[in-house]
Order: sequence, then structure tokens, then C-alpha cells
Amino acid sequence: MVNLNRVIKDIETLSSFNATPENGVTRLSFTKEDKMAREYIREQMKNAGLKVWEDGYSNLFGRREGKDPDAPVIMIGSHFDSVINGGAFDGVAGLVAALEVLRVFEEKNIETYYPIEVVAMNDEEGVRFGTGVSNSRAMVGLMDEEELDRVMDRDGVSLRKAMENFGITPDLKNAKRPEGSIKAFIELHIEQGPILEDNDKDIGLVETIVGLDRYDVKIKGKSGHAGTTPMNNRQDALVIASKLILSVNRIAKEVGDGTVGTVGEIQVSPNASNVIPGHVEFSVDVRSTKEENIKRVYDEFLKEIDNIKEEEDIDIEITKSLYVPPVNMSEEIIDTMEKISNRLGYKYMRMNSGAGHDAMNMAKIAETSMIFVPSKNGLSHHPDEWTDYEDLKKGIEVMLNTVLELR
Ligand code: HGY
Ligand code: MN
Ligand code: MN
Repeated sequence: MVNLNRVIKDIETLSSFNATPENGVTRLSFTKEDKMAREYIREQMKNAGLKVWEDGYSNLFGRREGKDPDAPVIMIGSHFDSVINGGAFDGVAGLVAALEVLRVFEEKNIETYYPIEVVAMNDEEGVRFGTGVSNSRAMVGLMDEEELDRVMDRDGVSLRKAMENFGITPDLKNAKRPEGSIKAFIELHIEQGPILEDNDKDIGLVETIVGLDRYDVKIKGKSGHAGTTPMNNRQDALVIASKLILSVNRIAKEVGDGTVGTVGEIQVSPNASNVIPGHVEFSVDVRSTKEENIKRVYDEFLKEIDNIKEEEDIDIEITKSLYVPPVNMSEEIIDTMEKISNRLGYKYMRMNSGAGHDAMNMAKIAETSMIFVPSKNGLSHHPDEWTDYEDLKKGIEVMLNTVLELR
């Protein structure tokens, strides 16, 4: 029933709304690429006969009524923002899958009991403002007015200003979904790792999504002349940052148990080859399926900072930018998807998600589950990110049948 040509056209068209066509996909939140993608998605929702609107955080919805218009909704969808120089499938594959499910229902005249809403989210990666999974946090009431003014992009534009410049008046009250209004949230997503491919499986049924702890570290040293300043008289912010960055890597390995720690973003100023770096700011991203592991990394990292402060005359500030605990998916829906995968003859496995997703917030207010489809060579957040369309089709069939069978 799934029309793969429509799916391919959507994915290829959305990847063209891109700030770096020469190097992967870059589509950050509330940018012109966001606007172009959003208009395309809105048009596809309208063509599918859906009622279309945006909420107070700019989540874009397409709704198809069911037998009982007052019943809670089954929400399906994903995000369409990207990282910098990322791939064409992260988020978009799940959004297009959800669109295709509703197009099939429309053309086959399939009536569901529950109303179904496709949601298109534009701030999951959090690359522009250094946060993440913002759309789902707005829906579950974990965004507040203070954050809209506090978080800034690299040009110092606040999230609120960016939304207003984009033509949106943020209304978090409107974006927060009433208790009990969502029966289930199902998100199809590329696995972004090698497990399905290594185990020759078609479908991944996610049991637990890792907890995600993100913090920013600011180091204030003293800039100076690279040639005339003696080595024993320096407050080199980049040397201190380097020690701390290496400690993130060491501590995550020491904690082990699948814990990961990454420093992916760094800014050095004045960032000139003949000037001692006076100021450095970098991100820390820590994940584990166990909260205690995430806490251990943070505690050990704080000790590292204290040791350095004792030895060096330097100012080090650490601020939390995002924390989402590990979350388990709905056993009931996983069970349904296992039966459907068996019936369709698809090889599946239960697994955890090392990537964060909006599903980890939606699980706070609805029965939530994720369907993974294989990533070629386990690659993601990379221009060569790829999922074979026949594999994606299997994931969409599982999603379609799950939506039909949810009671
Ligand atoms: O960072 C993540 O895990 C996701 O891709 N946003
Ligand atoms: Mn994603
Ligand atoms: Mn991603």
C-alpha cells in the first residue's frame, strides 16, 4: 500500500532546502531553509486532505479525523531540522513516513477509530540554540518563558527573537497539550548506528532511549602576545580546555557500561595564531541508559574542574543546557509491533537508542514507541547518511499497521 515514489520525492525535495548543498544537509531552526521545508510539508499535508495548523511553538500539525472525533489522538511524526553538514534522513524519514501513512489511509478510504495527527517538529537537534528536543518539551510543558529569552544562537539572537523574526509569536500555553489528549506517540527514525545492519535485521523496536545531559563550559583566561609572554606567565584558556576535553573522554570510558561523552562544539577567542587564547567555550554531551552513570560523569567532571582551579589562576564556569532522563518505551506497543513485524515477515530486534529523540519527552504524556530502520554503515550526522528505501518501506508498513491496530 505504501507508495515509495511519493516517499522518495518528499525526502529528496526536503533535502534541497539546505544551507550547505555542497556538503551534506544543514537546516537549522527558524531559518529560511526551515521556512521553505515547512511550506512544502504544509502543502503535502493539505494535498493529503489533512486539517493543517501550527501551535504556539511552531509545531506543524496535519490532522485526519477518526470515528470518534473526541477520542485522544494518535500522534505520528518526527523532526525536519538537521545538524550542520548532516544527512537527508535524520528526522525527515520519520516525518515522511507519517505523512505517507495518512496518504494511504486517505486513498484507501481507511477509517481509524482515533483521530491521527502528523507532527512536523523543527528544533529537535538544538544545534542553533544549544538546547534540543524543544518542540516536544513545549508540547509536554517543559519549556518556559525564561528559556525563550536565555538561549541564544552564535549571533546573540535569542530563541524568542528568532521566532518573532520568523513570524511566530511564541505561546507556550497554547503549545502545551492537555493531559490525556494524546493516546500514543509513534516515531519512525533511522537507527543512526550499525546494530540493525550488523545483525541483519529490518526493524528495530526501541525499548529504552538513553538519558541526555548537555552542559556548556566557559573558560576565562588572559589573552596576550604569543611571542613575548613567557610560558610560566600565561593563563591560556585553550590549554585548560584541552585538559578538560580529554577528561570528558577519559571519565566516560572509566564509567563505562555504554556511557558516552562528547565535546562537539568549541569556540576560541580571539582565535588568532599569534594570540594566547583568552576565552574558550565548549559543549559537553553525555549519555547513558542509566541515570547514575550520567550523574557520575558530571560529578567526576566537577572534581576535574576543581583540581584545575586549585592549580591555575583561571575562571571556569559550567552551566547545564539540557537534561532528559533515560526513558522506557511502551511495552504494549512494542508487543503489538513485534506481532505485526512477524506477520509481515520482517526480521526485527528489540534495542536501545543511543540517540536522543522527541519520543523521550512525549513518553511523559502518552504511550510512546519508536521504530528504527537500518542506517547504511551505521552512519548519521554525516553527508553520507543513507537508508535503503526498501528498508524504509518496511518501517512505514509496521507503523501503518500499528496505528490501525492500536486500541
Ligand atoms: O543528538 C541526538 O541524539 C539527536 O540526533 N538529536
Ligand atoms: Mn533525529
Ligand atoms: Mn540527529
